[in-house]
Amino acid sequence: QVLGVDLRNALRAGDLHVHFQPVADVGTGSLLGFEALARWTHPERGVVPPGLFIPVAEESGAIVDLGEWMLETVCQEATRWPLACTVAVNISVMQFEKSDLVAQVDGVLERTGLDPARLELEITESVLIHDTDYAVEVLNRLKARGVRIVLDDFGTGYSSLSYLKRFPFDKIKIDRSFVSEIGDSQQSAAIVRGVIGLARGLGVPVVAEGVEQAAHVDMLREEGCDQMQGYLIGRPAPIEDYGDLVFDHP
Ligand code: G
Ligand code: G
Ligand code: MN
Ligand code: NA
Repeated sequence: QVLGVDLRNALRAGDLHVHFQPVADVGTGSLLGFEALARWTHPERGVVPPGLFIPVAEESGAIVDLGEWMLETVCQEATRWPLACTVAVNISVMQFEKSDLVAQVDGVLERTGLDPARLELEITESVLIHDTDYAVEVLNRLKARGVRIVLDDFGTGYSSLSYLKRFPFDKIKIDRSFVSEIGDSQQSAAIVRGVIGLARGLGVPVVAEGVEQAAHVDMLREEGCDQMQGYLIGRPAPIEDYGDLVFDHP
């Protein structure tokens, strides 16, 4: 709870910043865009990992403020880049349910002037559990703005294939827990192949997360996976670390 209070102060104090992790095309290896990930440097505790503060932020409600700040900051940042690539922002369940996400997105797009087609909103299946009709309506309104809706962490949580029928996702992300085990677990390999096949059958682009080895890329290419993300491609880092790709773009 201490962290929950601190987090709101941190937002005001400017102790939060954004790291960007590249997403690449499996076939060509070329850069398609970035996923934005929140980072917190606490004045006394030092770097607080998001695995720790995101759950705390969800519980305290601070995630709503954090989420708004992320959207604004990331969209503003992306408009500075000569390279017109995509940027993905994670939307938590509470931000989805407790705030007017459509109004937030409209406001951010208007203030920043970002092309909506460059913005991807990553949601998990849990957003669809409570009130599926409401969630589908919100997602459709966002989609009508030209924003892309991505299903994150697919295969974990309370996965239900019926969600894939209820809403036309623009992209499906295979959770890294399956991808990182491709070489060690026949089960994980089968699940990765299965999800790629499913996505292809549905005509939805699919991205593999947690790509750490060249062998993962070989398998993903063979299976026809579209996009990849992971430490092998690039770690989450300040955008300056990817400056040659983003700022030196003609
Ligand atoms: O950034 P990793 O690098 O450690 O992130 C850990 C977890 O925190 C992931 O599940 C990621 O989706 C989540 N996360 C990171 N940044 C954000 C954010 O800005 N908003 C939300 N809702 N989750 C985030
Ligand atoms: O839940 P979400 O998919 O948004 O979380 C992304 C998380 O995955 C971040 O914590 C990010 O740092 C982490 N991540 C990204 N690539 C890799 C990878 O190749 N290996 C591992 N172990 N974690 C990764
Ligand atoms: Mn994500
Ligand atoms: Na994920």
